[in-house]
Amino acid sequence: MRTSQPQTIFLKDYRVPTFLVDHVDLRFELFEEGARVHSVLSLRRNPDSGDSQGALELDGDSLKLESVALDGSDLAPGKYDHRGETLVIPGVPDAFELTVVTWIEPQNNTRLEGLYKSSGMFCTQCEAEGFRCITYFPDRPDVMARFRTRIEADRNAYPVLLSNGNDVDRGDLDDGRHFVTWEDPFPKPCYLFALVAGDLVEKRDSFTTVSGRDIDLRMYVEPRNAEKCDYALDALKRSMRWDEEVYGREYDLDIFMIVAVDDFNMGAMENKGLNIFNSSCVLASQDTATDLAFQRIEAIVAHEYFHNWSGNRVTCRDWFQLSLKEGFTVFRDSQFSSDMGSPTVKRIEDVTLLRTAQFAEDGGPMAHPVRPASYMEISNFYTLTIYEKGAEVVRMIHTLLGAELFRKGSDLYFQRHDGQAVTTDDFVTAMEDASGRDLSQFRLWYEQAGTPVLNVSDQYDEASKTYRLTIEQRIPDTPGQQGKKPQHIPFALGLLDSSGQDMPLELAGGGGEITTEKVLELTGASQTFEFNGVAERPVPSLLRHFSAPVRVVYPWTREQLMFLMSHDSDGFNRWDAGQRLAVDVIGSLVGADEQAVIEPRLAQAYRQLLCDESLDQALVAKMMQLPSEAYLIELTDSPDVQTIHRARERVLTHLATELREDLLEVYRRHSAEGAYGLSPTEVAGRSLRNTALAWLLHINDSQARDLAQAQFADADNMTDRLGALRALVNSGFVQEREQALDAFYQQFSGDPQVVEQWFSVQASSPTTGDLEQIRQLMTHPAFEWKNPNKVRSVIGAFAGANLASFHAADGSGYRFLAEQVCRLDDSNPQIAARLVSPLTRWRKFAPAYGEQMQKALEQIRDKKGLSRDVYEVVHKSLAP
Ligand code: 7ML
Ligand code: ZN
Repeated sequence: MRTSQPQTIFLKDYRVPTFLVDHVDLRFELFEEGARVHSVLSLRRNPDSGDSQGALELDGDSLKLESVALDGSDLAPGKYDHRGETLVIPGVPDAFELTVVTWIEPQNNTRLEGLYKSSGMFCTQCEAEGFRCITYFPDRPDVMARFRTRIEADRNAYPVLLSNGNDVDRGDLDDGRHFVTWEDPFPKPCYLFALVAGDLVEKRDSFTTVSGRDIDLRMYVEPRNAEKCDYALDALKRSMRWDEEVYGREYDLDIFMIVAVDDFNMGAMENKGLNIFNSSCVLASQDTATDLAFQRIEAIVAHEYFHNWSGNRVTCRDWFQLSLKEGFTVFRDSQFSSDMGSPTVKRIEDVTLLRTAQFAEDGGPMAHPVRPASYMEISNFYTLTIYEKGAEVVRMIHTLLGAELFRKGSDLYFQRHDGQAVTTDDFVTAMEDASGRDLSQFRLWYEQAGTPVLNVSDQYDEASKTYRLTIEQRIPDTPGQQGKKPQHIPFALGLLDSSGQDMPLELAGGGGEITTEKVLELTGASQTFEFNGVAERPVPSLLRHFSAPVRVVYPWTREQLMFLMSHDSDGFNRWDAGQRLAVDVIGSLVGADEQAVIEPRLAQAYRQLLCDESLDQALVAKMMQLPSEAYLIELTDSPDVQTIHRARERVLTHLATELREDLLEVYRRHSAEGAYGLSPTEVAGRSLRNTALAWLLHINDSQARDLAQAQFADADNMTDRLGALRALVNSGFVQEREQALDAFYQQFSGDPQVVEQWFSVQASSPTTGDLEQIRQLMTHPAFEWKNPNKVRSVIGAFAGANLASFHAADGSGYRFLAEQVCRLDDSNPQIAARLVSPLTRWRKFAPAYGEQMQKALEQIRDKKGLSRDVYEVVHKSLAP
């Protein structure tokens, strides 16, 4: 437990480690009452540290120290100090062996950091600082050691014993116990250490690498999940092939293992040779997983696998460099998903997340650069900025260099830094050295927080046939950062003529070839680009493919947006034009009276989308999704949540009423026939048909109700079953929705991942998720406080996806959340801190909301014994 006020850690204080660890020998004795950990470290002074006298300091957390020995002789208690969490041993030689024995209690570990128990199995989560909860160690990523791990446990209860690397020895012990020894030949930071012990079934597969080596692929799950492994194993093999083909990266060990665990704070973890996954991010079957879940599994399996190079072989020097591995790996997994499915759809999904949630983070009290300069609790920095903005930054380098030079840069980076712990700056330098490009101004993307705003204006001169585009960039102030410098921004664009065709772009003074799409490079606060030979006033298609994570402001007319929606050759911008049109129409109804007319051209535009079967149905499915409430709030100054909610609902009602026949037709057109498949077209078909159903049930259409009930009963897959359930739940058919919810639970009560979906459908719907109902759900027998997925699927879904209920005028939603955060903080501070997030932007909201949100934050602040995790978020949010 914390004893003093949390300290801030600064990047500028980074020092190389005083001691290095060459080798770690671990022996785990696992029992029901706890675990004894014997650790033997081969230590030596770091010649680069310049400190030839200093004491040895090892990190520890919640450990019971049993004994310490130096070069084989026990140290008397007076020879070391472990009054704080750190173990300090003064007067040590330059090289020595340290033996430490600690006692820990995994069965009582509710924080799920370090070694803990989940559904009867032992497992670990060490990133970022969990290894110190297992034994004393220099717990920092720039200390890389070779690990040997022996695990001892009861043979019946824990037949499977796993750790990193290769299994080199196994055997029986007395009292029905057994052991397995693992050796990892690659030096690694301790955050990549993993251990699993349990009664698990093994699914085997294999992969032959490009150089002809056979890799054993093994997946370990609880016996009831044996039939849910195929998709993850398939995704793994595709990831391995893709990384060879696209990045020239081959797998290095002889075994690659995946384990699924139910209680897990995050999505998954890339431990060397032994990836551990949250069950909900890896287990799937047609009957239990939605299309979205399949897509997520594919992306996460790829993400963790790709870390083997971007993260493990080349790791981070310190946690300020977290985006070095996370930004790059998210970029890599999104390229992979894009190659596996529809690139436009993948881009739309990534940008939706970025603009809704990362932009919000970047505009709030927790805003921080991709490479932060300080933190209190590193667990709070696994953020959308580190991951998603970090990936966008890598993507911009890819855009600026082109695919070929980018690959040259990545080859150089891996070759130069293999086996090292490095910085984001090293990454950029490798890209510069390989390409000959100067990225010095570009580096500001890592240093400056805040989302740049681009103000775009244009001018057409009929007489000279020139078109001038002026772009001004402004980067808003963020906590601790004022008066920012202009950044280097790749800005892709095209110009459309009145027939909707791309015009040739002839940049004045630009030289080079004439193309229909160009990437302009913005570097100044204001720049004007002049295009010659422009035959008529064009409609500009700005920031194609979302070439930079910025906000574009341009005075589009509704005509122009509808024109772009149906003609832009960039699918992403076609979608974006539709979103902007919908945002504009909804926005004009916010606070307007009930008689206000709704722009009739919106329904016409959607009708065109629905009726034109020649369009890419995957793109149409995305275009039919109205902007979310969260996105509308993000775009609004001083938002009044209830009026935004009502305006959006009104537009939905209007569209569903106007388009009723078309929606029924779309539903019929995409009726499930034939075997279930996961191609983009099939996924799009299901998405469209379920959107049609949702819209129709929003207006309580009785024909649609019958269709939904039939679909619910007859579906041969979870996407359609859950789609029908969600549509019924969001309707006014009270009896029908209750019936469906009961039937669904009866059928799937034995499957935790499906029950999580069932919780979340209810918690995120205004019809079934008012505060009273949420409290009711939390008393349901399937709700478990110790399982982060259950907490997220009820409390997280309520506060993050049921905005009309959460932002109830009386502030009850906020007080409720504060109450739950305080309760969770004692058992799982990481999850508690993440749950605070919906309250942090209180200053943005209209005062009637903001003031009550602030009070809820104060309620949390005043709790005694607050964790460092929650302390940091709450104090930064309340700071003046
Ligand atoms: C992102 C992860 C963590 C935290 C997984 C934990 C990870 C740290 C871990 C994209 C896809 C899948 C998982 C994650 C994610 C938050 C998000 N190293 O691999 O980054
Ligand atoms: Zn990651």
